[in-house]
Amino acid sequence: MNYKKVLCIAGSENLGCAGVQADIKAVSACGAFGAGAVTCLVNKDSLHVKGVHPLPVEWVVQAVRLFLDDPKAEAVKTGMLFTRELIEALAGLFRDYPDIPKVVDPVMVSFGGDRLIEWDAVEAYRNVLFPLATIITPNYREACLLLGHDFGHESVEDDMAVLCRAGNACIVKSFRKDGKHRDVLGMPSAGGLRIRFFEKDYIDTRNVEGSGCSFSSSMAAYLAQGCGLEEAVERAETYIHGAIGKGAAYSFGAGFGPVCHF
Ligand code: PXL
Repeated sequence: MNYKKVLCIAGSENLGCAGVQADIKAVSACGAFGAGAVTCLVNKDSLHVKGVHPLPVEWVVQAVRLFLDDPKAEAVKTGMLFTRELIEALAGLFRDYPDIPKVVDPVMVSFGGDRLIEWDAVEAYRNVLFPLATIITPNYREACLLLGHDFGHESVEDDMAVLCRAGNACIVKSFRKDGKHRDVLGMPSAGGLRIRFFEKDYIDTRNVEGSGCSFSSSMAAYLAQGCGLEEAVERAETYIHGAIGKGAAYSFGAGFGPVCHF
């Protein structure tokens, strides 16, 4: 028997709510084998990031290559990469593994509003990593940063076309308009960009730290197990909605708590 393996390339977060800790829980809950190549160490409490300690780029690249060359992964997910140097190095490496599905979560800000990226890295995401991604999973705030304006203010379709310009699919999470709460999926197809909305009941909870990490990781877990992209997105939507719903019942510190992964 073979495990279906997901390599999560992400930051380590001391609370276990977000980052590689959340990734591995989500991958495990969704039936795959989760591995982690750590990019940086984040210290925070449930309200704020207190420090970020990036690991050397060569170290991260070695960790990724060792996994992809030997046990090998059926899917890769990237989370907090933090620097332009690491994004560029990973893009160089990913070109050697074109057949592995890649979920790129362009982590930029925490729920507490703290920055999780160096600003010159935003450009590197757009230019070198998105063209290699199967799907990118920005949340609403990250989509606005990538676009340079409010997502969906003029036209959701035009903004999705920009976010999918490199040939990748994209899902923008938590877009609120007209009292509705939606995720917007864009998939390049032969007939042009196909857009699909996932409407959600709003769950009133602060336990959403790491929900983006967990969502993208669950998608990678489903891709690793052979689902097509749209099915992987649908199943990840169901998974994260359930995990947020269950997590809402718990207390966890003074600020943002985790989703309930299992
Ligand atoms: O949820 C975003 C996120 C991702 N990755 C790491 C984090 C955080 C939020 O704090 O610490 C490592």
